[in-house]
Amino acid sequence: MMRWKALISAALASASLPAVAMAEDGYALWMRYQPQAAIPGEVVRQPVSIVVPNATPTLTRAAEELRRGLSGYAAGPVATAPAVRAGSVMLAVAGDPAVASLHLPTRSLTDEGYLVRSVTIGGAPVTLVTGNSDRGVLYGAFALLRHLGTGGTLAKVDLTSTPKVKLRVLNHWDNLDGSVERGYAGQSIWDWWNLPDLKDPRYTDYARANASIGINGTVLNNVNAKADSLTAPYIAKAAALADIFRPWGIKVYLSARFSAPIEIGGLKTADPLDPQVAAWWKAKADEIYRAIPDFGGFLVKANSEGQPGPRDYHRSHADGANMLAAAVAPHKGIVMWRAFVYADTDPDDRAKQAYTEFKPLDGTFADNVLVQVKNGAIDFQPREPFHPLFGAMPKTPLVMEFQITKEYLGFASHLAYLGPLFQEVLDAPTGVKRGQTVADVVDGSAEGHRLTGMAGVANIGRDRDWTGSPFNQANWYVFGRMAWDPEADADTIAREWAAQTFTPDPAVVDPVVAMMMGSREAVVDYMTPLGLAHLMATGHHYGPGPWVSDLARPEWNPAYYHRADKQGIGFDRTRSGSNAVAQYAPPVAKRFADVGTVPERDLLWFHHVGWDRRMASGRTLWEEMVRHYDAGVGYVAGMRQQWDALRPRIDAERWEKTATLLAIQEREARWWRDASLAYWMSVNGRALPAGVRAPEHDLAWYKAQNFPRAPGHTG
Ligand code: BDP
Repeated sequence: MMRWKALISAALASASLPAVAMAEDGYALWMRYQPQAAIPGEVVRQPVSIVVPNATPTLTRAAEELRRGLSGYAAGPVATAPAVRAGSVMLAVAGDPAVASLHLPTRSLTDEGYLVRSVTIGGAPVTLVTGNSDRGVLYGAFALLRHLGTGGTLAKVDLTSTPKVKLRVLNHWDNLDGSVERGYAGQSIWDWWNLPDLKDPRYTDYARANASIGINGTVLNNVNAKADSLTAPYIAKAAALADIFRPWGIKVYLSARFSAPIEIGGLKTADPLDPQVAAWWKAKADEIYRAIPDFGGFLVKANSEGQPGPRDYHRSHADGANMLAAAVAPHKGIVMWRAFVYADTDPDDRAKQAYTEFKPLDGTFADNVLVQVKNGAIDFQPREPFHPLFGAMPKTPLVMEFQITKEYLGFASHLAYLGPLFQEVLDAPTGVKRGQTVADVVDGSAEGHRLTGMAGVANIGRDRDWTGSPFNQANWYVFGRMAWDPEADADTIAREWAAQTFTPDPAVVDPVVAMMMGSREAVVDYMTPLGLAHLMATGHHYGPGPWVSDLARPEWNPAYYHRADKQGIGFDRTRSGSNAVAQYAPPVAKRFADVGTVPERDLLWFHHVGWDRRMASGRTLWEEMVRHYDAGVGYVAGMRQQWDALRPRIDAERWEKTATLLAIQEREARWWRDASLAYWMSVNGRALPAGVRAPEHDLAWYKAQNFPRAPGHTG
């Protein structure tokens, strides 16, 4: 009887869910669940029944998702059945008597891992999806769908995995007015105005997509936060979203504005050591938890780029973080306190400020505080060496913050798969202990931290395809998969994504993955080769502006970063310069500080060198730079050709959009190359190597380009 009820409720839940759009407009993301072609040698394709012996809201959704997915797999319509029979898929937690009696290795799955295996129950061959919690089972259901979507079959399934990172969180830089800071896929998906009443079906699809890649948290509002998001009406709106996300294993977090006690609390101060301030936050946390019992906690940007913070009261970041942590601790909440701090009043170079400020605080943070560190020391550039804080704060859990939205990598219009960027940072040796990588720090294995996290600044907006282009979806996807396993391989994940998003046919997957894997390096080449950084135009960060040198604060000027003159180029971060290199552990510092051992890709990040310096290739630095610019443009031209060849194999809508965006990218890659070369030549007085094409326009033309209406602007 119970079983029937579970199945009926699964069916009812399905009726209330929106159908995945049938048009190939990208809305379905990687969850297209295409009917699979018959696989040679496969025994029989028969309808698959899904059995949920003990339903919970999460298991019901997992069953529904499988029902959707398997309908593409099975030859006939999906039947649900009250009893386990041959060919069933059974969803049950490991403690369920039917599962426990199988004595499967489920202990090591902890609370979110899954095991999907072909087993025999009551004499019938069954595909069992299990885990220690219903969230584990949900992830198992998605793993099974991934397996099928990448060409696998239901025969002899054996899939198991446990997430290595506990908090796998999207950070939305979404404003309450519907705009998205650094967002290039339309307005915010949160309809704050009509919430909590209007629950856009899209919220459910958002949750499904995140759950499918293991994301278990979402910070709803911009780190440049408004205090309003902590008022009762906005708490109710956040609670409505939390109710939708909960069965999908996703917790809601809020960015907290540090001065909220003044702005909405009527206090005269936000000093973290003032008892009234602490009491205000405690009461505020209690209020939030009454509405959202599993509220995740707060994300805070303090004393950075003009945001308020504890330093306004001569208190430390730890004082501020710990005060908030005490407010959420009784409810098991956490605080993610960002280390992206730089103050325009601080005379120290921007790249050094986070380390200088946070390293001495190691060991002073409360147990439920994590410090959130951007992948590099400046700001989400196409390439930055890993942030020196990774490995430098052993007593503090550090959250890795990646930017999924491509603020500095050509917005949503350029194709740049970020998997290789994420992997490059995560694989970097910290130099602190032999063999220790940034991934070991992030997943807690370096120091035995249990509370661990990875955050990605979302690239999601109201565009029909969510991310502004089909290929940007891959960056959302790879973020989730790498947050689950920071040692995962970017190429493998690209394959998975391409197979599910287009088709598992290698004739599509191979060229698509080939395009993706070199695409980020191409952006580095045509924008900021050989360790250059921050050469983008002011404010919107769109297009080249290496000549900009008139902004008030030195660090806002590209000229500050490249330091090019007639003799040479690059930022000296060694002892003879800013000595930022000394923030790394000695073996890494030594390697970066020596111009003979620093990887060429980081050369100009750490060193100021002459234009005639000999590079490994035998070319001079100048010739090598020119070669990189040309390689970047050439790669984009190559992607266009590869994409053209794929035309017969990709649906028209997604093919067309991608082809158009690639044409834009090629034009803009040329613009970056030409503008940069025109500028460097004006500084170094050199000619282009023989046979190299001259920039299309003169420097004045490039300088005159102006885009005040570029999207994602901070206003
Ligand atoms: C920079 C962005 C800015 C963000 C800031 C941050 O340009 O819009 O507010 O980072 O991370 O990349 O706080």
